[in-house]
This record gives sequence, structure tokens and C-alpha cells, in this order.
Amino acid sequence: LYFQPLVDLSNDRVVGTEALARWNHPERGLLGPQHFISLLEACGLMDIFSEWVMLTCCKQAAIWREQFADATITVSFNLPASHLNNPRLVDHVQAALNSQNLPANYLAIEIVESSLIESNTIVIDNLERLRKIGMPVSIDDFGTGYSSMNYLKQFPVDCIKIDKSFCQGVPDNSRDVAICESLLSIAEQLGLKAIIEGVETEKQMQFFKARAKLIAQGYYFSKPAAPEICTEFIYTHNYPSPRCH
Ligand code: G
Ligand code: MN
Repeated sequence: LYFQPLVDLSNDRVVGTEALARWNHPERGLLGPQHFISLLEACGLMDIFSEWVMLTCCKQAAIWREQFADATITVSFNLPASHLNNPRLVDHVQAALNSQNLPANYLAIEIVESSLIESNTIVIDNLERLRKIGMPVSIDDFGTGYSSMNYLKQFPVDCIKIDKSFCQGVPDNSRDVAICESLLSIAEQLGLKAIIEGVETEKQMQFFKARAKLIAQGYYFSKPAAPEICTEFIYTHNYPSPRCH
């Protein structure tokens, strides 16, 4: 499991990380989930894999909780659609938290809009129960689904992650700028947190830094990295050494 930092642009501090699964293949190198999730599904290993992801996130969050006691570094993980439909989801999440003595706000769940298409009472119940135990839920890749506004209207979530495709053309492409500004405004008016994904350049970072209350993620800050490297990143960002005068 690799981790990519989420940086609060108002103070340059790391406030969380996203856990991203990688397969270190002996011949093909480091592979992203698009290369192995379908294989896990075909082998019936998806449940075991997800349990492992959840537990590994809790363990890492517990380590950072001890290392960075003055901050809450939240570890987000991507929840497959099928799990949002599982009536035992919250029990599984709670068991993983309990095993590491971890408060629920140290873990966060990311769901893609497509997992909300087949919304039913189980999905809504799960989202409400997660909120009740204090675990943040984000809509991932926001703006790329079929009914983004409708999801915001219907589902109790805490945060939207604005899809990286909208960040790409900022600040030169006026369409991308307009879409980003509008999505940020919607988040603000709904009282939701917003995370901008895919920040790759200094110019993009500066554009979003000028907007209040925004968290950013992307290669500009760091690629997804092994836990020790991510820890190093958090240290250097959150505890910059005093400058010499
Ligand atoms: O679907 P989701 O938003 O969870 O996907 C995250 C993926 O986006 C990861 O696989 C990660 O490697 C990739 N990613 C993270 N930051 C950037 C970035 O700045 N640019 C691009 N192109 N991809 C990124
Ligand atoms: Mn994600």
C-alpha cells in the first residue's frame, strides 16, 4: 500500500494521505489497481483484499497518530462499490479501528460516483452510520459521474474530491477554471470540504492557494510513495527546520 499526502493549502501542512494499492510485479514493475483489481475479483479475493487494505490503513494511521501527536493525519482509502452495498460494512470498519485502538476520524472512505448509481437503503444506511461513528466520506473523481449534483442532493457526505481532469488546464484554460471555481463554490455553499486532485505544477498550486479552505493532492507535492517516504514528507512539511538568520 502506497500513500499520497493531502496538503492544506492555507498552511502547507499535511492533513491526511490517500492509500493507493500497488503490486510490485517481479517483471513488470510497479502496477496500479487497474492491472490487478479485475484479477482479484475473478479469483474471489476482493473481500480479503479490502479487509487487508482497511487493516493496513488503520495500522499506518495508528503509527502516524503516535509520531505526529499534535495533528490528525487521516488515512483515506478507496471503497469498492460492492462494499458500500454490504450491510456489514460498518461492522468491518469498526473491527479494523478497534484492532488498532483508532478513533474513527483517523480513517476516511472515498467512494466513486458510480457506486451511488444503484443507491438503495443499505447504501444510505451505511453512509449515515459511518457519519455517526465520525468517519469522513468523500466522493472521489467528483464531476465525472452521470448525476453529480443529484448525488450531492441525496447522499450524506463530508467532502468532494474534484477530479484531476478539471485541474489539468488551470490556470490557462478558462473552461477548467470556470468548472473548478463553480465546484468549489458548490462545496462551500453546501458546507462540504473540497480536495483538488491532480495538482502537478506550481501555477496550479498558486491558483488554488488563493482560494480559501482547500486541500490539494498531486504530483506537485508527492507521488504515491512507500509509507517511510510519506512519513519523511510529513516530517519535512509539518515540522520545517528553523531557518538560519
Ligand atoms: O481515482 P483516484 O482519484 O483515487 O485515483 C488516484 C490516482 O491518481 C492514483 O493512482 C494516483 O497515482 C493518481 N494521481 C495522483 N496524483 C496525480 C497527479 O498529480 N497527476 C496525475 N495525472 N495522476 C495523479
Ligand atoms: Mn481516490
